[in-house]
Amino acid sequence: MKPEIVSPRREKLLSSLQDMDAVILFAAREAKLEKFSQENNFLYLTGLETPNAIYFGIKSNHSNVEYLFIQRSDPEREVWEGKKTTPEEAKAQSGITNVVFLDEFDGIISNWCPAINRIYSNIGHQAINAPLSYAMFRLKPIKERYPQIAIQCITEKISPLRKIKSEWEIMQLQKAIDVTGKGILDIWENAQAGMMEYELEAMLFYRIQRSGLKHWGFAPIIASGINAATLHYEKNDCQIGTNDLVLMDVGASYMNYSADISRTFPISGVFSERQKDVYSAVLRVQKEIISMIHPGVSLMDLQKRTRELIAQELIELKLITEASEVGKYYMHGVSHFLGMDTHDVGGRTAILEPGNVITVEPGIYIPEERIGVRIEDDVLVTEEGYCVLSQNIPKEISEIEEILKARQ
Ligand SMILES: [Mn+2]
Repeated sequence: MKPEIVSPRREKLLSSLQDMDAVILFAAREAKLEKFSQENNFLYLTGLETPNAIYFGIKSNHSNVEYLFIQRSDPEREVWEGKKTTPEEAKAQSGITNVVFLDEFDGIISNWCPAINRIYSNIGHQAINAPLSYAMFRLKPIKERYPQIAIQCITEKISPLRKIKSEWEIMQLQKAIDVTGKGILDIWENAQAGMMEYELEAMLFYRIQRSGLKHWGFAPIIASGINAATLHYEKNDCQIGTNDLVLMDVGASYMNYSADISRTFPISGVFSERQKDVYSAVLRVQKEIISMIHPGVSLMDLQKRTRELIAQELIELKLITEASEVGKYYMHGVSHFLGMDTHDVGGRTAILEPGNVITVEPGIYIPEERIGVRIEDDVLVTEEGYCVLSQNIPKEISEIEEILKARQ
């Protein structure tokens, strides 16, 4: 990433603070024998993939002061871990001019503490019976020695920035979505009844890695038959039966931006009449909800309308007789913000603004019929309305059957 992208973000964040309020952000910890994935708020503001680093920014006398603390390189460890980011590299990538080593953190922060009113940090949400987050653990000495300093979660300050995507961010998301789409096509071109769900997962991950992407955005769901009625089924270890519908809820991550796509298809290649009826019902609702999207509409409006529409469809499908029973076959939200987190910051009650990216994902789940259908697209809110970023991934019955027909 470049300083032109991240410096204005920090500038905006710090200028939204009161005087003598500070931000302390902790990078993700280096994980041994595990792929590194940077903490999203830290990455958003610094552009650095450097583990263990700490960002400190403060609005002092109405101007901004910033420090970046990074690990000191140790020639003996380099044999094992490779080279560490140097201060010059960190400065060039982030645009932060004061780059020092982590062993100076305590001294520098101690000097500022008597004057600080509030610290916003990526403290996370931990249950009270869970261990402290790393950020809370590191901030504890400050909390104990300077009890007048309020420590608050950065989310409320950073959400307004992160939920409006820049053109550059939309390009990253688009890439994650396009690669995910290609992987879904790979699956449609190669999946056969009798395969294990994880074989389909592997086809998609092969596409992700071959495209130069490193991570899933979230644990992929490949759910056949009855498994599709388990909303967060992640085992992906069952054999796919001849007449099963397969629900895939998957997304690659690119530059920490996560796609989130659901598609459902019949492994036989052809939807049965009943599968077709249920699928068409979900697709009608999904299209109707997408068409509602424009600035000023709230996520709650979308959810309310989804429940109404699905209730009507369920009555048509003879699954319920009263609209109030809709929760029996549809029990989740229709939308969430999408971005660096798959369930991105922005909240469940937000009013849509241009630059938001949300998912639209209605579903109907009928365990007694071994049917679960979810169709999910990623949608950018524009000045005029919306743009479906995943519009190239087929979802019409005729399109899906056509692709499946061409299988070996
Ligand atoms: Mn989703």
